[in-house]
Amino acid sequence: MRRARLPLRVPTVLLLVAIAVVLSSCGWSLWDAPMTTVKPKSDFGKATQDLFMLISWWTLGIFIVVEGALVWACLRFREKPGQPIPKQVHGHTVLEVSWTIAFAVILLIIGIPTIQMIFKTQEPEAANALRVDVAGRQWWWEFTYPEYKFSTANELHIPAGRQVAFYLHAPDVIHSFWMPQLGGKRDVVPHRTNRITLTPDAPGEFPGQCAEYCGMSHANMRFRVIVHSKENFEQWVAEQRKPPAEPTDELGKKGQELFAQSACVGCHTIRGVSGGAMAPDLTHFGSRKTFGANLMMNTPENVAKWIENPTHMKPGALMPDLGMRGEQSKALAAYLTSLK
Ligand code: HEC
Ligand SMILES: [Cu+2]
Repeated sequence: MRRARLPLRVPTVLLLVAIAVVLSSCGWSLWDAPMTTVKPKSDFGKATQDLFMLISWWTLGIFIVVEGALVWACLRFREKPGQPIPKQVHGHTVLEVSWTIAFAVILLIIGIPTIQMIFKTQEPEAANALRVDVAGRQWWWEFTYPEYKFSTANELHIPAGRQVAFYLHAPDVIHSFWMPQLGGKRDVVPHRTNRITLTPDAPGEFPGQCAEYCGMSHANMRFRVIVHSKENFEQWVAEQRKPPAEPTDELGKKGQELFAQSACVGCHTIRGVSGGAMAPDLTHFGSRKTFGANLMMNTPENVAKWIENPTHMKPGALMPDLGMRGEQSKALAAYLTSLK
């Protein structure tokens, strides 16, 4: 009996269209994608990548052997017209024992370096490592440098070529600290301290992202990682340790007064002005390129809009609208963006 041709062609065309649509969501080059994990930029990232490749090659080998055997068996032993029923067998001790041993050996080859790597990543950090305390909070990141005694938010600055030890805390709910190109991810869990140590290879700028659902603005809980040369990092640290510059223009001065007199001081720290501890440290707010966990560019217009309506710009944001409007929010924005 001949099958009608058309019904077969329609699914084929639909399948091709579906494949084209799926593929069109891929970047042109996997290598240029900012969130790529396959082009590691640190020792930790490279070690993870090597392990991933080792496992991928072994699984590819197993896939080819198993599928090859399956296809071969289908072709070799398929039913032919007039053939008698083949000899019925049950079990084959030699075959069964040998494939059990073969796969146990492959699992060992994969398992030994994996376990070694897990222990290696848990080793104590080097004596000269830079310690950064990371707090994942709904929905922003706080980075504290105990060695230098200051905090910053959402923009992580680290030096190339020196080991960095990240101590991960969660004051509220579970988050996950992830810098795809540098290495990770690691859960940030309340009531315990997790750790990642890694040495970035070279200066560069990389995106980071919370990778564990943590509430309404989880997807907006991003950060930027700036890897500096050794000299640039020291310069950045020196700038951050200085007290903030006094505003020079009228609007900025008005903003400074307003800030000091309003509820902002209850949540935010500006060294020498206020000591709030539940919101981003704003001492050198003007030196950051973005704010709101890498959501908005740090311009006076955006900051004024933020102060007027934080949850409009970032759903669920835990900063209240304090009723600052017009001149007031403009003055606050002028002051904050001047804190270089
Ligand atoms: C109840 C505590 C609270 C008060 C009061 C408060 N804020 Fe905030 N503020 C926050 C929190 C929490 C964030 C982080 C929001 C986020 O990114 O999810 C924030 C973020 C910010 C940011 C962005 C910081 C960054 O680097 O991303 C600015 C600027 C800011 N607040 C200014 C102000 C000003 C000005 C006032 C006073 C008018 C004020 N805040 C009052 C809690 C507060
Ligand atoms: Cu999250």
